[in-house]
Amino acid sequence: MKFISIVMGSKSDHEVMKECVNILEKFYVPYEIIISSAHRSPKRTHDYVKDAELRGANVFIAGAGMAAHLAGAIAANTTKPVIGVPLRGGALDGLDALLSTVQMPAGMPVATVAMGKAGAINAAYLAMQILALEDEDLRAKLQEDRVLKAKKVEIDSKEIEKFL
Ligand code: RP5
Repeated sequence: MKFISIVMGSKSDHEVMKECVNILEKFYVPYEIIISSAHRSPKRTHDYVKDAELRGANVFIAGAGMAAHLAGAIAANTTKPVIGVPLRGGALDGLDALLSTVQMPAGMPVATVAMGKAGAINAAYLAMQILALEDEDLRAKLQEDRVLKAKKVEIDSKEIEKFL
């Protein structure tokens, strides 16, 4: 079975990273979620990525804060797409995580999304869009979601709009 793997560096990341879970469950997309750190448990991270890839992980989402090397550490161990979610926290409030996640050396890509909640949600959407390349049903669900989002803009506007 093809699935999306969500990895976060610490339990303290879960509050934000559960936003990924909410989106994937809404679309009935199979996922795994674990805590594993690039720094505190490098062997666990390596072993999990290798095993998850063998079992069908097709996209990895990595959420981490501070000197956030988790996405890069995962990318080092797989050629599946890796999406990095930089998380707030620490003295630099996420800027450290953003730069650590986004500034990968050439040939070792991490697709870095926005910091925090919006990034966690977008990571889930981007992962699904990757899976949807070979999944017509999922593609249709994502297209329907865009239609609903556009409708919501109109509904929200109607509550306050005024034209001359
Ligand atoms: C990173 O360090 C984690 O991803 C987390 O965002 C940050 C702080 O971790 P804790 O000290 O809260 O466990 O590895």
